[in-house]
Amino acid sequence: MVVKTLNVREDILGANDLIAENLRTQFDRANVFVINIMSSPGAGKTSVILKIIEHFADKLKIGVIEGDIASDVDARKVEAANVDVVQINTDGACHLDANMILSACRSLGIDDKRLVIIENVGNLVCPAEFKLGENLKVMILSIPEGHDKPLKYPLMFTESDALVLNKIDLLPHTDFDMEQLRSTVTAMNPKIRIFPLSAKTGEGVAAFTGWLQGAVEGR
Ligand SMILES: Nc1nc2c(ncn2[C@@H]2O[C@H](COP(=O)(O)OP(=O)(O)OP(=O)(O)O)[C@@H](O)[C@H]2O)c(=O)[nH]1
Ligand SMILES: [Mg+2]
Repeated sequence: MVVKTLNVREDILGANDLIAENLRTQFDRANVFVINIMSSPGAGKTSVILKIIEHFADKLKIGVIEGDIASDVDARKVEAANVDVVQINTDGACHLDANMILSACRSLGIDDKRLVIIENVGNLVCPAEFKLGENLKVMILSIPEGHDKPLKYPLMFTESDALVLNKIDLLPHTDFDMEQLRSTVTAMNPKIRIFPLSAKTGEGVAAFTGWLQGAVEGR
C-alpha cells in the first residue's frame, strides 16, 4: 500500500481566510474598527488594552474579545473597566481563528460598537498565521523577552502594523538593545510603527493611543 501524506495546513488557513473576509465585510458594514493584539504570554496585552480603554472610553463605544486557553481572568479585568467583553476559551488551541471571532461577535454584538479589541492567546507564533478580519494587527514585545526575538520568531513581526515595546520601566535591569531591535525589525518590516512604552508607569502610552485614534478616525 502506498502511504499518502496530506498537507492540511494550507486548507485550514484557506478556510480561515474565507471566514475572515466575511467578518471584515460585517465589520465594515457596522462601521467597527477591529484591532488584533498578539504577544507571548505575559508581555502585557491586557495591561495595554486597559490603557487603550482609558484613552477611548469617553470618545467611542468599545467591545473586547478575550482569548485564552482557559479562565476568565482577563475578561473580569476588562469588565471592571465597564466595557462589554466576551471570553473565548480555546481549551488548548494556541491561537484564535476567524470562526471563534464570528461566534464571539454574535454574543458581544457589534452594531453598537465603534472599536472592537481582540486579545489573542498568549503565543509568539501561531496567532500571526490566522486572520481575524481585523483592521490592525498590533503585537507587543516586552523588554525582558530580549531584543533577539524578531530573529527567532519572525512571522508576527513581519505581519504586524505596529509593535509595542512594553515594560520600558525595566530597561535599566536588562541588556535589551533598543537600537539593535529597531534595525532588525525595520529591516524585516519597513512599514511597522514602533512604540516603546510602559503600561505600568504610563510613559509613552499617549504616542501609541494617539496613533491608534488617528487610525480609527481615518477609516
Ligand atoms: N514592570 C512592568 N510590568 C508590567 C507592565 N505591563 C504589564 N506588566 C505586568 O506584566 C504581567 C503580565 O501582564 P498582562 O497584561 O497580564 O500580560 P498579558 O500579555 O495579557 O498576559 P496573558 O494574557 O497571560 O498572555 C502583569 O503582572 C503586569 O502587571 C509594564 O509596563 N511594566
Ligand atoms: Mg492577558
